[in-house]
Amino acid sequence: MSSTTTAPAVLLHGHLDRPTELTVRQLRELPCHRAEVSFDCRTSGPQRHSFQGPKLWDVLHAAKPRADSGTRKARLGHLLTVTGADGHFAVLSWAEIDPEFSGRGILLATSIDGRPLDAAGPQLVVPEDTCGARYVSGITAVWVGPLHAWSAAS
Ligand SMILES: Nc1nc2c(c(=O)[nH]1)N[C@H]1C(S)=C(S)[C@@H](COP(=O)(O)O)O[C@H]1N2
Ligand SMILES: [Mo]
Repeated sequence: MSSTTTAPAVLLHGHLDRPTELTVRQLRELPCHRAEVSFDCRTSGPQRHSFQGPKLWDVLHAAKPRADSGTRKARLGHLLTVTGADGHFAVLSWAEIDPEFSGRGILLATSIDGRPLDAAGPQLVVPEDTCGARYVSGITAVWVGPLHAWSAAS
């Protein structure tokens, strides 16, 4: 990312009991999953990649999300935003990562096609998406909270 030796970290913030920053190296300490994916980009056409990394669900739990203590109905009203270094961001609903709902295999990749992402920062992997736009790369922040709490400044 830069010429400094400091590896970029992902800030987990919002409605969490333990807001935290995690480097790609720290993400590798969580259980690792592989996803072979294909998606279509409007500008660069069809893409295929092999990603490896932890589930976003497991990463989030390192920061103790407050939604976890709520009922299923209460959890449903939460969302996550995943932001890249260039400002590109995507929104996920809580139910997309919660195994008691769709619980999809959404990952924070620590490598793409065998290449480590320590310097670039992790990449969001949304295997069921046919469009690549939610594959946010160079992730710098993940925010989680109830819908009403979201604002660009939070
Ligand atoms: N940070 C960031 N991530 C991003 C984008 C972006 O502009 N910024 N573009 C998205 C889009 S539109 C696509 S199609 C994929 C492209 O993935 P590729 O590396 O296979 O081209 O990255 C996604 N991730
Ligand atoms: Mo794209």
